[in-house]
Amino acid sequence: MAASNADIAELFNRYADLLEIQDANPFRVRAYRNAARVVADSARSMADRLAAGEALDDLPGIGKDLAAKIGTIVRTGTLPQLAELETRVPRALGELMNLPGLGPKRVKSLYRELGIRNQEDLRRALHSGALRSLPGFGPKTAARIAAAIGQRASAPQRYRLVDAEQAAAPLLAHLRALPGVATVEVAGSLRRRRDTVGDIDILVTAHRGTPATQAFVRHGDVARVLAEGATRASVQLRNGMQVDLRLVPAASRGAALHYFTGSKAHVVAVRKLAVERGLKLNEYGVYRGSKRIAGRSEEEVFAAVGLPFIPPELRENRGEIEAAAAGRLPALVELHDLRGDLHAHTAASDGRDTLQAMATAARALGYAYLAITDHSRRVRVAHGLDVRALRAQFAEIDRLNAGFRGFRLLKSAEVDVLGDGRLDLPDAVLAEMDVVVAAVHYQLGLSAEKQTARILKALDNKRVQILAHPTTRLINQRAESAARMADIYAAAAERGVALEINAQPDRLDLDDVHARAARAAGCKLVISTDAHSAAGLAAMRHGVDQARRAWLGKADVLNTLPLEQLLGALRR
Ligand code: DGT
Ligand code: CA
Ligand code: CA
Repeated sequence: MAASNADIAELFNRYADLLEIQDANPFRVRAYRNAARVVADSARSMADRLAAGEALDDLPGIGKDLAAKIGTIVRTGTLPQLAELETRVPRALGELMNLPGLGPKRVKSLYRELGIRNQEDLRRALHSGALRSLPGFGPKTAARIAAAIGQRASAPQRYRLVDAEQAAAPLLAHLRALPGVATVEVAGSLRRRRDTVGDIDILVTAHRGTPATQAFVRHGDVARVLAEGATRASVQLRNGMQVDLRLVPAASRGAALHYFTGSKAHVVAVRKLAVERGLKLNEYGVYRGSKRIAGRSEEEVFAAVGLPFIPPELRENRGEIEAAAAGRLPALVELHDLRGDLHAHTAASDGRDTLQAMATAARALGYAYLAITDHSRRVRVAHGLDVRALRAQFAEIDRLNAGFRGFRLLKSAEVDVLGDGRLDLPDAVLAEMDVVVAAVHYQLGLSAEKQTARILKALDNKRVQILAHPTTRLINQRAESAARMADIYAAAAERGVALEINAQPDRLDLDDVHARAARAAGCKLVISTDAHSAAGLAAMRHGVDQARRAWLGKADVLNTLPLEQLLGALRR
């Protein structure tokens, strides 16, 4: 589908914004803004005019150069110069321009004068008063900006799981090194491996009198102490995250861990079971009257209420207690069940490493296969490959595979789903691949109707075997597309297309709820890293976390299969 006039205008305006931040010649900036307006106001579509062989030189202010750029956008949907500029201007800077009161001029001076690159920097500068020192940032402007980011900050902020994990690691190490401390464990949503985490919860057991909370609040990452007592402390870290620490005696460790792991809904439901048995359950133990009958381990606590151990990832009161009571808890997939990765990029598109380096890393992980899925040609910003480059890569894969034993690189591509649902590569080329992965990357704002139809059309192509990052959400950055996922699950199940759980920490797409619904609809799933480097292959565990939260077992995840069976299972 050719780019519309509005698409062209948007790209030109964006280009002008970035030029302006870069201090480009003001005449150039103005020329692009003018072109954006002229194109947007034009009654006929540029695509139609070009198709009719018209030269566009009747448009005011549009010379040869801009006309050629319009042609490029109409043909490819992108502007290479814009993509190039975007790699030089930090992305968050572009986003700052969306704040009320902040145009390119002001963003430029924030960046140049104060080194402000993102909202967090801006928040700090507002807080410290540094903003007031800048010309053009009077109290009114500052107040508007503060209100705008204050509004965002006041929505309950949640962090990506990896960020919470990273922030927790030095604190856990610090606590473990304290003399007198016996055990240190994470609890809360971090232990349940939820895709986002509101705050970090840590549970400590220690010998009586160990000053664990005092030592904890003095850690270098702590910015503010919110509360401190002998058995608990709450702090805010320099990065803004909150951490709650609890200290309990060893005899209560299991009960406390269960309580603080939550979720709240799960704990409440387990407590109800206890009450039905004439027991009392709290964070110190399970009691019959005043006698503690369990509490040292979680297994003990569960057993006291008649249940087997329930893995933390399932503790959301979404049926796990009933399943446990009936002896029907699933055996959840584990990281070591994975035998390969089906989504990875090399330096041929937007990855960092060579085929050889990717293969070496995959073999070091013990994998039997790795699908190389560089972008197809449509994704210019990611240097998508055309047919010739792709075939050269396939030849190179053949050459490398000849030298491997017990391991194979799979020929593939992350084939772009075009705006109308067709694929970005001809069927003849898809037929040369071992596995075909399709993905949506642009026009993410289509209506539910159109987005659903687009994806269903892509699934109609009998060569498509895996739909990558099906909802296209980015955690804290981009909502899911409007596509009706239930329709997509039904179609994928019927056509035998596997759905991906993308393990990139900012994607985790499908998420737990979606993946569970997809399996219930009869879909097969794969867990893939979408790695853009050899080191990126290690992200698999994040996908496994979400798969476990989706109740998936080994048999539900196709890339737990040996190579031949995998290829068989992917066949439509
Ligand atoms: P988050 O931090 O929003 O990602 O989610 P959680 O689950 O970590 O929630 P958080 O940090 O408020 O509390 C940690 C656990 O402590 C929670 O999962 C269950 C337990 N908990 C906290 N407050 C209550 C409460 O008022 N009642 C009960 N039953 N449990 C609570
Ligand atoms: Ca928490
Ligand atoms: Ca908490």
